[in-house]
Amino acid sequence: MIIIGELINASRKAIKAAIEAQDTAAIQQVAKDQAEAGADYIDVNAGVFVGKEPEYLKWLVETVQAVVDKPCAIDSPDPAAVEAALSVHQGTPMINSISLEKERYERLMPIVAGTDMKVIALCMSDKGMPRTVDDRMKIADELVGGLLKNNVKIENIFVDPLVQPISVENNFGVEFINAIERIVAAYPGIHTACGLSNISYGLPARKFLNQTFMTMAIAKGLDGAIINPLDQRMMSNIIAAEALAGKDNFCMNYLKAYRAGLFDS
Ligand code: THG
Repeated sequence: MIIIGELINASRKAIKAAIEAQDTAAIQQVAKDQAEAGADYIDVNAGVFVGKEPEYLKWLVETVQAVVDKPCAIDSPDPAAVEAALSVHQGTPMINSISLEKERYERLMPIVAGTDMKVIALCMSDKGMPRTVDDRMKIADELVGGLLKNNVKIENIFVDPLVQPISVENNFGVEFINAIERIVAAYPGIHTACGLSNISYGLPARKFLNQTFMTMAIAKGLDGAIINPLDQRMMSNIIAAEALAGKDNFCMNYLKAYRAGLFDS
């Protein structure tokens, strides 16, 4: 599972404050904690700062990469902010995300075309949020087709079918995981990713729903996730679910995690 650490997101109060105060140490601590906990990418999101997003996103990338040896997932729908962040990023980042929304698609595609960057392809269009598996597949087909035509390799594409709350509609969980299954079958070599926590929006004990949903999604082939890597139970859940789903040769990761004490608490 490719883990994208979600905590450097300005929708979180402490992060918003740290960005406004340009508090380098506070951001760097969150970056280090996530990298140590197993994040493969550090998501950076300054989306709440209208007008200042490019400047702040660039600062976040510099600040994070000064202390961790991990690439960032540049989390913005705004091509100007993405370009500002890319101008300072070292190594190969992940773009989070392109979608089928016309302006976002047309302006982000030339940025990712022909590069070796990882790209999250979010199943969203100008017609709004997808509801069913078929809605998602239609968008995924166009996005994946467009990315391949623009010389983005299939193994660099992470399709995000878009998690929606089960408190809004009973079937939103099922439609999501069935979309994962269809995507994995339709495009051999592709990856999938998602932000999970929307599934539990509006309900109590959200962590419990998020963790359980992760197991269900892994069973269908999910192999990337934007999560809080400091949530140890989520991390051990992922390792157990991947072993159970046949994604862990000789249960090596599972045994390694056990020896490291991950399942102790
Ligand atoms: N898909 C893609 N990108 C995304 C999302 C997605 N980026 C944004 C979002 N959804 C995923 N990121 C977050 C970041 C923070 C939180 C939720 C989703 C969040 N964190 C808790 C908090 O602030 O209190 C802490 C979590 C915890 O402690 O367990 O709310 O869907 N492509």
